[in-house]
Amino acid sequence: MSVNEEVSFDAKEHQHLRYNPLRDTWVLVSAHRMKRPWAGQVEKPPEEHVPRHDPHNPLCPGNTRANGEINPDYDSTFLFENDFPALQPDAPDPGEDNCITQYNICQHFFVMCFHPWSDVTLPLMKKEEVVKVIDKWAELVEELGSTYPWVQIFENKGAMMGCSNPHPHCQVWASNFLPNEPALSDRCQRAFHQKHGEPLLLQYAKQEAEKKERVVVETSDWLAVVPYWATWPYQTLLLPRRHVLRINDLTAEEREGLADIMRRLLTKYDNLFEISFPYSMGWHGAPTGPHLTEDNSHWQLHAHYYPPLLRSATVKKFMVGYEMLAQEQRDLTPEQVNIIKTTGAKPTLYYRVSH
Ligand code: H2U
Repeated sequence: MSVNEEVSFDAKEHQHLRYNPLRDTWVLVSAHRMKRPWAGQVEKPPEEHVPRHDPHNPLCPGNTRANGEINPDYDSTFLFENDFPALQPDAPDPGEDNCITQYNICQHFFVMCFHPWSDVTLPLMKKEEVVKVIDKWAELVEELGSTYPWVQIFENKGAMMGCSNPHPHCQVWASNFLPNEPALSDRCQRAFHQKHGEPLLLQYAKQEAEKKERVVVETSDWLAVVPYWATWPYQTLLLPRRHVLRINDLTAEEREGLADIMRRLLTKYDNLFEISFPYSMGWHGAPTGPHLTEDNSHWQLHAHYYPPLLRSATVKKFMVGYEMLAQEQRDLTPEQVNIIKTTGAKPTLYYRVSH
């Protein structure tokens, strides 16, 4: 008998592939690579001194933005049209060329401040303040979704994720087309539903809730897991346990439950490396606008959290080389990063505040 025949498979030690059913892709898991020494780039830890109110920050209440408008003295959430939209309203039509565009792109860009203070983040806000953020998200999906097929809510948090401003905020982009990621997710969920007669993510949530191997936080209404197919080391998936198509379909009770689980999940993230944890997050729900009248029962509302970190507060995961040119690869298993589950539920302020 050869040595290899005696060794039984251990996901923490042995490379393997995992299937991402939302993208129809495979991720290569090679946990043993974490043993290699790190002599690469070390990031700056997140900003330490964030003033509660900075008279020069265009997102703060009462301040002047780039376009000269003055923000109201808001005391909750505050929404404004992005002064630097990704589309120019008067750009010339590219003409007849299928490789450039097949339709008139039309988008609407908003910035939404979560809170009047710059020195708070979602896990440090009161539960009722987070509920107001969720209510505003739901209102925007309802309003913009009455015409636009896709309303993308996303939060870039931390300079490491390209966030340009420490004030707690997200962005909302509404488009008259289905962007690539939701279009792919729509195809995958539809194909699974046709084959199995059940929404993909509902079946998956049930399996994870039973196994408990990758569950980070769970409540009676919500589940946060490190998905089996996670590509980013600390990636999580947050979803309701009930079949819900869109964020505006959540009941008042479910919105409270969401505020609660978001605060708990994000606190665990912050506690992991004792920093205000960077990430990009966003909501995916059934398409809207002309799709409102279609059968979208294959969809399940969910949020993706994609944090960039790998080993510590300052060593991030680079999606380069093999990941860019061949296939996504991760260095430690989703079950191993479940340590975020044990990092406590007490909200902690991980940067000093000057009042
Ligand atoms: P990010 O940090 O996630 O990029 O969000 C900040 C957004 O705020 C960014 O898209 C907008 C930027 O265009 N912004 C304004 O619309 N007006 C301003 O005066 C400053 C920033």
